Amino acid sequence: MNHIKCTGLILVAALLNSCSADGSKDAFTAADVLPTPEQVAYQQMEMVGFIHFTMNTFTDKEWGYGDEDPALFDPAELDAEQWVLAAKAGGLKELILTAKHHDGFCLWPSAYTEHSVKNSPYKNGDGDIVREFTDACRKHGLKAGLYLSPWDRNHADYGQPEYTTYYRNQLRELLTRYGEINEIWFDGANGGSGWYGGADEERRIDRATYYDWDSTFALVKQLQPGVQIFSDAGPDLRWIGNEHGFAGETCWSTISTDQLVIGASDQGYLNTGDPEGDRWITGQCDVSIRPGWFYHASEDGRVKTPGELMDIYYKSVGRNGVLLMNLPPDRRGLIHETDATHLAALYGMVRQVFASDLAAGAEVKTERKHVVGRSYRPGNITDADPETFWAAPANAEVKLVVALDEPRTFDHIVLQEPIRFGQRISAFRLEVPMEKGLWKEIARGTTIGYKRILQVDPVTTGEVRLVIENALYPPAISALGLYHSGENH
Ligand code: FUL
Repeated sequence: MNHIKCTGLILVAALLNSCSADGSKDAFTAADVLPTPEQVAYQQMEMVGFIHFTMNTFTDKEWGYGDEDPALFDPAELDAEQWVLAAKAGGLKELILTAKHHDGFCLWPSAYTEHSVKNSPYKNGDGDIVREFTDACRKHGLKAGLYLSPWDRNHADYGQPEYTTYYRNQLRELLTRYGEINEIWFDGANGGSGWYGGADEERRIDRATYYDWDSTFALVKQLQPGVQIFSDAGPDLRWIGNEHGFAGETCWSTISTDQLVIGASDQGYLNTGDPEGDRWITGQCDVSIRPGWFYHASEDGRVKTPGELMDIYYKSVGRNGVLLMNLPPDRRGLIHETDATHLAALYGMVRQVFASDLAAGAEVKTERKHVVGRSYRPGNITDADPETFWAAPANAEVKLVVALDEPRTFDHIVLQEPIRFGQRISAFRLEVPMEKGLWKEIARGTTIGYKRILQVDPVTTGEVRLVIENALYPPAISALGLYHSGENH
């Protein structure tokens, strides 16, 4: 059950239409499918990060076979605080570490296997990189997340029921020893050739049944009630369907899970979500700052440029997704200088473009009467308070005119819906006035969700009109912002 904060009281969503800041009876109702407060908080982070680091870093591979000698793992200068500080300087609010990748090597001294840091030269076998990582995240105010690969090419029992017990034992270690874990990441890649304790063969599993995901998720939530679970199929966060970091132009946070199988879902469906979906599963857009997920010296010259990273930002955060950017530490155990510099430059660009909202405080008029009650007035979309919003009285086309105090030049428009009441809008356009009462379209889109960023050719105008053409419910908007990047497109 979702709860909503309302004038200091906690009310259930279904009672929403009796709740407004000035006590009046309003007709605004929440959608049928709503995010949890944890999902809303997660989306508000906007940018989070991945740390892909393991044996592969030392063998120059992307997928280890599972027969690698722990003696190879020796990151002599490893400094988890350096990872966290690089992420923080790049605007990332959470980091997720590959505690175990497909090759089965564990970055913590698991009691259930010998294939771990405890048999490596790292700190003479006394190291625990999950501990160093979670401590560093906490010290510098980032949330910590963990990736535990379901596929394990080292383990002799992979493919048998015994392995799923091993997997859950490892989850229990990770979710009870290291304090609060904000996210757990379940990869869809699964089954194939591997070492498997020396069997050195091909093994396939039934993706739909082998892990009994429902029981695994229940265990995870029992051990960490606030955790966000990522997989192709959620339940909290879903894969966006590609590894470029691109959400769909149309991107619903709603989706139906009966069509989703972890590791075998329709990638197009994951990319756009489904307006008729019966679950809220936020889209997470994973991408690596380099061509590979793990560090390879040969890719030092191929780190994505700040401009490329900005394009990814527009196509993830700007399309109702959360950006998950991978930073792979090198053999020293440090994030490479180029990666850190480019990520910091991205964050600098984001802050520069969105530094000053030219629509802040602007008067807003609608041609239709807004919902009775000050809580939903049109001016709420320019009041710089993301909690307040405007809501339409009915589900029909509606036009909102933002009147600037003087003509302004902008090239970015940001729209936001109050997603705690659901995702509603399915078609909109933006216009500026021409002569004789005519309006010219400058941008158009389908979904908005938590945030939609539109880049337009620079335009100078005293008025901007948002036309909401279609919505699933009476539409609502929490923010409309106008920004000028200072660049000539
Ligand atoms: C994929 C894995 O196979 C890659 O190695 C990487 O971990 C990526 C994030 O997910 O499915």
